[in-house]
Amino acid sequence: MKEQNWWKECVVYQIYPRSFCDSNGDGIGDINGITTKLDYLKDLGVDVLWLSPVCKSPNDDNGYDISNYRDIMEEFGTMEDFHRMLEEAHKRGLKIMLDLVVNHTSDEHEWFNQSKRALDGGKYRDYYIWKKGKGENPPNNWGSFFGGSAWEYCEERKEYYLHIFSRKQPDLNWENPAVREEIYDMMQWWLNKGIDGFRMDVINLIGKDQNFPDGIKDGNAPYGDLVPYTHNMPQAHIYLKEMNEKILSKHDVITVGETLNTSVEDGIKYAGFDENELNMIFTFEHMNVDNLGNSKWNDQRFELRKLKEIMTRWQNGMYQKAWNSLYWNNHDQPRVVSRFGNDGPYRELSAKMLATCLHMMQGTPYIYQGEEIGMTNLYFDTIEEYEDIESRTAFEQCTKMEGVDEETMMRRIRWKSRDNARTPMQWNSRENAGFTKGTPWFTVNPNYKSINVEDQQQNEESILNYYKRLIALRKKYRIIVYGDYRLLDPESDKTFTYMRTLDQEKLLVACNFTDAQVRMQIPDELKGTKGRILISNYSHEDKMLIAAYGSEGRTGEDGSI
Ligand code: TEU
Ligand code: CA
Repeated sequence: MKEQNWWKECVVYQIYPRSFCDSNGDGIGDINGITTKLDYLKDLGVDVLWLSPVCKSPNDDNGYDISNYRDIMEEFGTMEDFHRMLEEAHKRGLKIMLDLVVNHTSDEHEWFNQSKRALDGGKYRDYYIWKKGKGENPPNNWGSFFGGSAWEYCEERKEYYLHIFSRKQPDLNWENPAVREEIYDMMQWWLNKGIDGFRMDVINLIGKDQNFPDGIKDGNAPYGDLVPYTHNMPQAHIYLKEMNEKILSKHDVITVGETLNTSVEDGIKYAGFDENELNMIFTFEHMNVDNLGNSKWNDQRFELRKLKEIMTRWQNGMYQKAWNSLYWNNHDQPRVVSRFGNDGPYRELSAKMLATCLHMMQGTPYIYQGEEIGMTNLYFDTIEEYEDIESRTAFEQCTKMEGVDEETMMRRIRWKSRDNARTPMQWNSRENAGFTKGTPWFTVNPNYKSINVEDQQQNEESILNYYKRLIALRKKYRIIVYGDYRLLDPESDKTFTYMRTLDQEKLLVACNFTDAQVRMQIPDELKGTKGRILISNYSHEDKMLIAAYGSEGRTGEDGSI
């Protein structure tokens, strides 16, 4: 099962088009903007670009509510722009991966318009999940992820439709073979254009328990939990196998499923080498490390020991059975240097340390725009300043229905809001960080004067150049891609140290998660061997010092050897 595949050896870069680069001054990032940055991305050394949704959308959830799968979002440009970008990317050897959002559509999609009116039959009648209410109440007590009931009443049909996300994101009915064919057709249509893969949005939610039972209510939650009846249902695997057989297996593409609430066992089913479903999945376990109970809404800091336990379980559990993805960041998560690192005085060392910690593991690494320059969270004072539908609806529900006081909720939102990831990309120190010549759709983080691409390109020791070196190392040393993994310090609440091994080679990765010096013992198995430092977040002198210590290494502030 040690088969070599290009998607195991590549590095993916995620672009959130709205916040990446605006080419026409309307304040919204666009496809032509992406095209102008292809050289930058090529130079960084990444192989694949995953674009968050670019299809037509009313933007209730920034493109994750698609109203036409075969057209481009107006603000982002035209299909012609898309073709040009694809061609220019391919010229540079960069692959393009699209975001396949097919658990739900927008309520403005033509299928939904038809389905609403299909009272007495017709092709679209069962394209969505329609149910009669229970008297005056919705079909069951499920709560939507974006606030309120997961069911919305439709006057026209006199029935409720299911929406796990916002009421403008009705869930498609995957039980209906016509829906599945429709989706496979559309995937084939994009593949014919030459795209290179799909990131599949909440793909483990496509099967639903057809009994639609009430969910358990947690504490003072107003709604029941839909997770046990909508996540990782057996049908999800049946449909993915079908999709693989009909479409994916016929193309040399990269696929990654976004899968909430999955265990390693689930991961092995979705991404198992023999399963014929997906290449890999995004687990959320390490992103939930700082949850309180089931809720992400709190402002506590994570525990390193817990993080190590989770990541180690995935590294070892998937080994030789399935393939991992590696990520700290995406458009839904706070910035990692603020969250797991230090965005104050040690920001640079910390960002490099976090990068090392992740990129030296087994799996395909994903870099989210801005991570490569150590972009940080941006905290707002009032809820009105937040754009994200999740933050806004959570504020509403938690303060109005769950008795959380506003100030507490604001603290939580500052810490965890998805908007932390969505401030515009910081290209240079000029106006609006070089993101737009117009008025940016969303606040630019004022720290762009000191944190931006242009400055870091000129500084050999920058985070950006460090990422370049990390990516280059992965290309050079097979041990980074294929070696096994062993955690060395499960008990430490300061360091994260692990060993990779491939045949006769060993790679030690030592990361200091604190803002102070810690001493660590070089493992016995390395004593007396000839070693050298592949990469370090410390300056040259520090490296010499580490080398000089011989068997007993010393790490400095907040970083890895
Ligand atoms: O994310 C799934 C998801 O549950 C996130 O909405 C959630 O924000 C995350 O777990 C942190 O709380 C995907 C997309 O990535 C997200 O942007 C969409 O809003 C969502 O699906 C609906 O399409
Ligand atoms: Ca624009």
